[in-house]
Amino acid sequence: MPLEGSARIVGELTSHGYNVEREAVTLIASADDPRTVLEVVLEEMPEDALVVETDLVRSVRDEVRAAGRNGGSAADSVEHDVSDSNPRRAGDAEPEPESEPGSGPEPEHPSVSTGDSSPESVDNGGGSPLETKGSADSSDRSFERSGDATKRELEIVGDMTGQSTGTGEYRDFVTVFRDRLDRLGSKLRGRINHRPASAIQSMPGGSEVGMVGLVNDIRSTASGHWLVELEDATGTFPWLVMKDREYADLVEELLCDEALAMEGTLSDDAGIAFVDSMYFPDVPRTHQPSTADRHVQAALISDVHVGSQEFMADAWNGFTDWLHTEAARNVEYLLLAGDMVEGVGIYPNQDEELDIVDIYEQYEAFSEYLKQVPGDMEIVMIPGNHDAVRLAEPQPGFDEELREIMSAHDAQIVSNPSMVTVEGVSVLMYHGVSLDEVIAELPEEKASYEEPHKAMYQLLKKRHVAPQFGGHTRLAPEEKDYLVIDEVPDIFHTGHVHKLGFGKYHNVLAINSGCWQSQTDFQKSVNIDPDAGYAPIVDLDTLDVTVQKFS
Ligand code: D5M
Ligand code: FE
Ligand code: ZN
Repeated sequence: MPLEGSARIVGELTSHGYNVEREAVTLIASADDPRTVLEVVLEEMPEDALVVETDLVRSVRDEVRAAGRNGGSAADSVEHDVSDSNPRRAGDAEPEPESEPGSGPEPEHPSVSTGDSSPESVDNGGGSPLETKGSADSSDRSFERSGDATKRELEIVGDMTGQSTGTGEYRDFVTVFRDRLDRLGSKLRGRINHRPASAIQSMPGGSEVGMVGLVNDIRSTASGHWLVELEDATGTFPWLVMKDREYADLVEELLCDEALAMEGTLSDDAGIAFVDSMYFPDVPRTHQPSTADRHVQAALISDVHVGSQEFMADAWNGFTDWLHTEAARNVEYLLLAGDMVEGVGIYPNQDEELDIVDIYEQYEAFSEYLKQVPGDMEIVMIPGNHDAVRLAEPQPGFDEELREIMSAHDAQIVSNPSMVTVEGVSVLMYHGVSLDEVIAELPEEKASYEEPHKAMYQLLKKRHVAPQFGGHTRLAPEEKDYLVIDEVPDIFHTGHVHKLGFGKYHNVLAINSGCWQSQTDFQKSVNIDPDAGYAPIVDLDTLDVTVQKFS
């Protein structure tokens, strides 16, 4: 993990479920050895603490500095046991072709990270964006939206609102991981000749073996090789990826708890297997997206953050004015991927930047802004981490009281994540909290805040919207793992990181939609430069994207 910048430090802490005080980030970034300080801070975080406080960082930094002077490393005492308290069991099942995200160069756009042109990740001409300044001339507001409302087709196919059964007990975790391995394993098992871990444990040295499991641990060995422990319903088995093998490069993409298949050869003492090949559940390269039968468009936005002093009312007004113009006549759908309001008590010191301090008043104000959207548009909304629903994922859709407040527009209110079909095009909507984690854990070229769509490619490849379950990950155990990407969507829509970026991965259009909140003090202090006031518009008949700018 490169730790060069404050944004990475924030990402790393967020990925462990922590919020962080501003000064704490600065202290870590300016330490002699930021990585060690970060590691020790993570080790020393008190049980149940949610915020990384400046005082702790200061004492760790002094500790590390003193240890450095004494010739030792404070991190030497830190054990890297990765989620060994992670209970899960499995079952059995089928295949799909193997593949990996493209890594070719991408065409850059002044302020928008754009369509990926690498052959692996893009179909012909996918994502050549056209950014236009949305201007609304109020004189042409009198037209009717083009669509004959009878042609509209909006179907909610995956919404877990009201389905929550988890009680938060240990066995619920066992169930959710068993379901994950059952369903993702079914995409892997037909590709290899696999055996349960318990069977591999009793096979003689030199045997050819294969296994499907969830990643339980990833460690580097003293000689620079990688040890990846896979777990299935019967036990665990260690797999050694040699540093000079082609698959070594893929180890840096791995997250704990993702589903994987490995093939290889048992060592002479049969204690480990040497990896020959590695498979992800992935999206088949042959995936052919469905498209709409007519020329109709959808605006994919997120992170409105009404109630924050930085909410950009002017940009929002510009957007909704534009929606009333002839130029937007084909925009019949508005998809909102979470963080409608700023919320309260989400981050330390957040109250200093609140414009509206009462959460219900925030939703009332949001509802007024939503009313500016033409009444003849269809709206779908999912919650995000700033919204007033449980933080653990999957997050059910808003409760009755909030629905009542936001009822004016008759929006479809569904869970995070949810799958919806818009005129035959399936859209997986997910707020995107796990993107912080993917960006923190993977090397810059595979996932970064500048190119959030590449982090989304990783989630598609892992066929799970939030693979890594750590000590603090907000994962709600349910009977079913609602975070598995069972069906390949035609569009994957996220937000949360406040950066606009899109591209295609095996023909799936991945869009991260930026925000409507200008840079907060916190973001300024850690150099997060949000893409605020943009509306990506998707042609549902071609899956082409244009970006309208309102800031
Ligand atoms: O977060 C927007 C982005 O900023 C997301 O990448 C997390 C990061 N962020 C913002 N404030 C904080 C604090 N205080 N700690 C950690 N990470 C932070 P969103 O939650 O959508 O507002
Ligand atoms: Fe947000
Ligand atoms: Zn968010």
